[in-house]
Amino acid sequence: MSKNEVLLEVTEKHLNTGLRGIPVGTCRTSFVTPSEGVHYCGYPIAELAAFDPEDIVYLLFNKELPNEEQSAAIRQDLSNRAAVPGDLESVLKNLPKSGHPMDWLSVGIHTLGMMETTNNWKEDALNLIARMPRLMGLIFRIREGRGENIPSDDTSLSMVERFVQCLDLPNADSEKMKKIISTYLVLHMDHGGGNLSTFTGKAIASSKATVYSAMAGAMNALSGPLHGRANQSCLEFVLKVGTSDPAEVEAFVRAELAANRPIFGFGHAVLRSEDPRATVQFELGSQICPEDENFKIITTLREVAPRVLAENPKISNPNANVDIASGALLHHAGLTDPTYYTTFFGWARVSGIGAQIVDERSVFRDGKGLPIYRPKYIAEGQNLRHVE
Ligand code: AMX
Repeated sequence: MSKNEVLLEVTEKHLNTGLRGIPVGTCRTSFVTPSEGVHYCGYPIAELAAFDPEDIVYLLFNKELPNEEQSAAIRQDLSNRAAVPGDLESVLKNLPKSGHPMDWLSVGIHTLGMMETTNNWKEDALNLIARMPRLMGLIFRIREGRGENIPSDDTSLSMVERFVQCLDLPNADSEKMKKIISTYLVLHMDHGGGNLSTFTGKAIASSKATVYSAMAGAMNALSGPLHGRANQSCLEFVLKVGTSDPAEVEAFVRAELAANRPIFGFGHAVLRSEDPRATVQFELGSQICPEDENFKIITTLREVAPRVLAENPKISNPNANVDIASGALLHHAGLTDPTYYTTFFGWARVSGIGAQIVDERSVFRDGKGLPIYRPKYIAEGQNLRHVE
């Protein structure tokens, strides 16, 4: 079966394959095509990249782009929900600094849920989205030992401005940082219904656990090296390349392949051309940081790696994926520690996963919601004497 074929009959050969290609439901927020990548509610991502994150939150929840009035209303609504209803700082200050930022993110989301849960799917999802900027800013500051004198949250600001204000990174160009993070958030908010973190979040919510429990679980799924943590690995890879000289980069790529190591930032399970989310970030980088060393490395990689990877016929897509450029841009913005990068991915995904949970819990089946997830497993290698 080809990867994009819709499977209508499950046979033995499909068992133990991680549900790959097996349809399990429908998705109202996004889909991915091999040529144009992810679409949110029908719009190709390249058309949405310049919108503010608040407008895309509106799109994912309402399935249409906001007009001017609706755009102002969603910003006001998110501002109204933004205040964290408890002492989140004290909880974060007691977490082990050795813990990965994704573990902090998961604990932080759980903590927000313990502070306030309305048990209304949409209310909780929007409250969490509105509180993410503060949680993100606090995680950075407290983990990095800058946990004192944190400015109070100015909830009248946009989501990205609130994060940047809380972060208060010395010597950072906050305008560039806002642009890079805003674009990053929009590009990463959703990616179909079946990616592991989204699927996990929806599966947990199907037990009628809270949005916060479901989202914390989704973040745990996202933290794995085969999923969201590829984001972190990509910049680590770029730093390892260490040169933008085309001949040296080519020698490096060939040596990595010879050693059976992946060329990070290239290839995709569904896309068959360059991911438009990579294209958008390359355009942004060429506007704001063309001379940045890491940006120069990824620009050379973008020219060299597809040519080398294409020599191997089993590689379905030798082109750049979303992760190639995001790390270099975040690094340029002053966010130089790649171990944090997956938390931005998680922050963005809270919107898509939240909207999908709301659909599955309160829209599908005429508003009744899906039943609890319960795929079938077939017994194997057990004492089956008592089975009729
Ligand atoms: N470097 C080295 N080998 C690669 C490769 C790459 N960039 N892309 C594909 N391959 C290999 C695969 O490992 C696989 O080898 P195998 O047959 O020995 O298992 C073979 O080529 C065929 O793979 P495929 O059908 O083209 O892709 P896939 O669906 O199996 O894997 C992906 C997709 C992204 C995991 C893979 O391209 C990869 O490992 N890329 C590098 C890591 C990376 O950038 N990850 C970020 C992914 C971003 C995203 O998807 N959001």
